[in-house]
Amino acid sequence: MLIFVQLIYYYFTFCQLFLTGPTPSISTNTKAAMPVSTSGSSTSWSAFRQSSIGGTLTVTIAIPVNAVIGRYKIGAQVTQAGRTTPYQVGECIVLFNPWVPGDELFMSNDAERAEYVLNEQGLIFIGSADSIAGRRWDYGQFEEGVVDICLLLLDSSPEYRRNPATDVSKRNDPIYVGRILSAMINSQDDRGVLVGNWSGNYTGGTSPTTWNGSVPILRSWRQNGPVKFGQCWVYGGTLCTVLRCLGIPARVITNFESAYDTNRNLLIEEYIDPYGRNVDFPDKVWNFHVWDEAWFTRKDLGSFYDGWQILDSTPQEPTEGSFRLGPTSQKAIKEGDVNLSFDGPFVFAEVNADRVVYMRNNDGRISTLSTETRSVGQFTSTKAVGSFSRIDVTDQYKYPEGSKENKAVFDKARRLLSVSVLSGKPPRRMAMAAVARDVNIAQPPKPEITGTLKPTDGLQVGDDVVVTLNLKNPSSVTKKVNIKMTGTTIVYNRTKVEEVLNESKSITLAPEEEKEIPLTILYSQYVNAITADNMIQVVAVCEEENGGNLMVDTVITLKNPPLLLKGSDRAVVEKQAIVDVIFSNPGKENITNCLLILEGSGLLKQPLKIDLPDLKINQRFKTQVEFTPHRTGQRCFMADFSSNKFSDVKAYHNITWYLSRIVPTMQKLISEIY
Ligand SMILES: *[C@@H]1O[C@H](CO)[C@@H](O)[C@H](O)[C@H]1NC(C)=O
Ligand SMILES: *[C@@H]1O[C@H](CO)[C@@H](O)[C@H](O)[C@H]1NC(C)=O
Ligand SMILES: *[C@@H]1O[C@H](CO)[C@@H](O)[C@H](O)[C@H]1NC(C)=O
Ligand SMILES: *[C@@H]1O[C@H](CO)[C@@H](O)[C@H](O)[C@H]1NC(C)=O
Ligand SMILES: *[C@@H]1O[C@H](CO)[C@@H](O)[C@H](O)[C@H]1NC(C)=O
Ligand SMILES: *[C@@H]1O[C@H](CO)[C@@H](O)[C@H](O)[C@H]1NC(C)=O
Ligand SMILES: *[C@@H]1O[C@H](CO)[C@@H](O)[C@H](O)[C@H]1NC(C)=O
Ligand SMILES: CC(=O)N[C@H]1CO[C@H](CO)[C@@H](O)[C@@H]1O
Repeated sequence: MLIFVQLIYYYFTFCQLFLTGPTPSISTNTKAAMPVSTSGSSTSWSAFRQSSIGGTLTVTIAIPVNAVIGRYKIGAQVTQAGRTTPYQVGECIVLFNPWVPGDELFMSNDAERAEYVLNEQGLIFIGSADSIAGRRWDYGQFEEGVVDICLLLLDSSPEYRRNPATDVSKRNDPIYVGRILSAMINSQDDRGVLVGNWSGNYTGGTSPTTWNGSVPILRSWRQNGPVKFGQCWVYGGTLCTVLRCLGIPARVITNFESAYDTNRNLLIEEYIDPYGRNVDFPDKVWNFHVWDEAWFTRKDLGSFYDGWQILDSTPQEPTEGSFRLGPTSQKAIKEGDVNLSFDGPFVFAEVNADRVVYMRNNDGRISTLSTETRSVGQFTSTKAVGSFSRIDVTDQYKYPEGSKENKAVFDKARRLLSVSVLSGKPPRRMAMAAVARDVNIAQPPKPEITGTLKPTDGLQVGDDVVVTLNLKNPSSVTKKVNIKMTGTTIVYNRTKVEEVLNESKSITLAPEEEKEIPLTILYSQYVNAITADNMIQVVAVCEEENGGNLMVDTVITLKNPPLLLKGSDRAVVEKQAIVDVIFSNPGKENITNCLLILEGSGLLKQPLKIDLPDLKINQRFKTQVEFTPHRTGQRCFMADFSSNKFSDVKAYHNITWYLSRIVPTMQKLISEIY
């Protein structure tokens, strides 16, 4: 990294840079002083004479790759006629530099740097393993003021407040900076950025699904402190912005069927009652979970572990007294080296844990219902380099499920965990669970019947939900089966919101017989219980008389009715672009509290909020927007419609704008209901 300084003094002999933080000193790497010489160095601070024309001396200051990042003041000393005068020359901000070989986060590939450092537009995957959706995310790492906020974030950490000089002197280490940031993006145990909430009730804040980018979140934090509310993709998107802004290559990862193992035994233990309802236990499999990866070397672990490092700022489990995670080497996870810093066991479980379901009967007896080794950690995804598509990185996290290598790695991880390498003794709950397993847990007969639960395709909010339970009796004897089914609306991390269905049935299956049992959840039953995630979990517990229990479950993600955007996709000089935004009430009920938010960086200066009148049954609205974009290039126009029945129905429309000489104006806005 080079900076050029122009001075209009000729006899200038000495240059000095120091961080604007507390007590800069050469010994802590926060100050550099050097004579102006005739040649520079690439490994240490140096200043050299570039040119001197007409009394103007141009000096180049070379910054070494291990410089502490932050805001520096540049000073100069000029000696003239035996007198030395100090001058303030200016300021500069030093960032990590993935373009320079030798930097700990050097990334050699041009296209990858363009994506992971420079791209301000992202795509974050959400949904469930059988219905993956992409959500646009505006990182905006180069927007005005963002770099100041990122530096302020570092200065707000408990580490800085405890010992500013020491904290600042470590800011040349991406491992250190990454760990601080993963703690600062959540607001637990510090005044960090985002307050999490998974309750489904987001009054008093912005619903996590409403955000579309990091910049409004970071700005709101600077103004008013912690921002309500975030969920994992909001944490992931915001952390990615801060990393890219500071020059650390970063990307957002989504892991489907992501395990949350609270007791570090690599088992997700779920307890259910005879109706299939979850009984209080903290382990869960989330439909999906989002975290970040940052690219740098691991001088603490060895070069084998260089490359992508996992950082997760969603507050899940505290480590070393604070809610943060990582950096965890992706290679270490793939190889089962869970004893290496940091937080290996948690990440390993997210992609690799086994799932065991126990049933707790009304009399307190516990029995094993099912054990599954392959379902956790599927379709681990991220945005492709250079395009808005999905790439699957599951194989970067684990060897194929069922392979010899996968089993060997799992056994190694389990061995490392039980051999008390981490804390000297196994975690308390793990010991408890082990005892429980040996002493109390009945191993009932395996059920002979098999079954699946299948929702009707393409279900939308507003439809009655029909799920079909298909049961098969492969044996040669008649089976009587008692079926108990529950339906529960959930948040994407399987937090229960409300039970909307509870039904029991008995059926008889002749030898070799297969039966389909349809199950209906009426719109009126779930309308007031569904959250913005539109998810309903259905569980069926099928008890064979004098036999085992079969549990089948599924999570149904209802689609929102579509919000349509129609209009020009390219616009030329001095012409407005016109986009129609159309939404139809799919019927059954009047829709009230209708709010449309339109936005897009480079298209509209500010998001536009439009209150729309109520929509009666089968009515629709069309809002026509005419505008002239203020930045050329491909821009994404975004619309977000919310009402009392549907939250955050989103749509995107690309507009390519060729040349713009016009001042950005909102020309016209017409809404009509018909
Ligand atoms: C949602 O939360 C607010 C604030 O805590 C509370 O007043 C309100 O009753 C809650 N609404 C529901 C439906 O629980
Ligand atoms: C989530 O937000 C709602 C509404 O403000 C509030 O009532 C609830 O207590 C919050 N939940 C948590 C766990 O903070
Ligand atoms: C981690 O475990 C391996 C054995 O797999 C051992 O060789 C290594 O020393 C351990 N490292 C640490 C930091 O405990
Ligand atoms: C917008 O353009 C991107 C490519 O830049 C493309 O991948 C995406 O599908 C487009 N979106 C729409 C809604 O057309
Ligand atoms: C959902 O995730 C958040 C954050 O980890 C947590 O506070 C909440 O308890 C979770 N719910 C469940 C049931 O895991
Ligand atoms: C609903 O659940 C309760 C137990 O919480 C049970 O007693 C009741 O019989 C169930 N109702 C039906 C219709 O299955
Ligand atoms: C919808 O609203 C109209 C008038 O605004 C009212 O007459 C009608 O009963 C409402 N329908 C429902 C299903 O609430
Ligand atoms: C609701 C919300 O946060 N909207 C934001 C979407 O993204 C644009 C561009 O960053 C912001 O300007 C909006 O405020």
